[in-house]
Amino acid sequence: MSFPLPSLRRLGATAPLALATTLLLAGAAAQAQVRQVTISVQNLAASDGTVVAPLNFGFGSGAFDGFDLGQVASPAIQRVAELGSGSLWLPAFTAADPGATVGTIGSSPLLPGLSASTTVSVNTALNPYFSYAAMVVPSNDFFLGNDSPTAYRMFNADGSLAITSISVRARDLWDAGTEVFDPAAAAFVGNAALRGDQQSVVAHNFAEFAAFNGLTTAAGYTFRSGLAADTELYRISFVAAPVPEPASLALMLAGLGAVGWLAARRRSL
Ligand SMILES: [Ca+2]
Ligand SMILES: [Ca+2]
Repeated sequence: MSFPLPSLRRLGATAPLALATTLLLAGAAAQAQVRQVTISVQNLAASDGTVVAPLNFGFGSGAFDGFDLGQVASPAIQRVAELGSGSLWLPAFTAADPGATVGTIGSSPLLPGLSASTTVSVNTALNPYFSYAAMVVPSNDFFLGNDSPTAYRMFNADGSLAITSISVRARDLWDAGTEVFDPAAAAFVGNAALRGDQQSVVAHNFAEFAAFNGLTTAAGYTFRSGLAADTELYRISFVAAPVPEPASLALMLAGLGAVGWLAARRRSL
């Protein structure tokens, strides 16, 4: 596609210049809403305590609600809670909220005392809310996650962080209600053939972890729950930085300055 030259002459040199400047400033404004967000997760459990599967997360508009207390869990939550997998949760998130930024932190279960992190670009104006889901073991179907999709509004209007960490305490843990409690069928260490369909609903349930005491975990240690309601088990921390301005932006601004100077010079001749 080409610009007809006569109309360009009628408009004069300043009209395209003004248009280019407007587009550039609009681009810079949109860019200002984008942050590089580093998400770090820490397993704070005692050394013989709970293990957390890789954390599935999403920054979104608040449109995706993963589960509800007292309701039957979705297949996506069932797969998180029984298998430690986000392979249904992540597509369910983007199906409900197509503009969301989703991901998974880590590729193996996070043992007590360990940390993992990842960095993603987030449009803080379009996707201000954070949601997460991960299996907690040893269990049949326990997980951590947020019931309300708007529980964590992460960013201020200027794109800075409004929330820098989320603490998950024992009382926050969920039983998906999809698999019957049975240490002999516990995920990763038990006999999968023994798994039974619980046909219940999502409920808070940290007390049941104690029933796994004495189980030899996949990592080889003897599990001891040691949980009280207030025990902080897991922490998600956030650091946000502006996206580095591309060098081309500075070059384009310098170029526009030169074009403007030339146009002014031509007018004065
Ligand atoms: Ca909900
Ligand atoms: Ca259960």
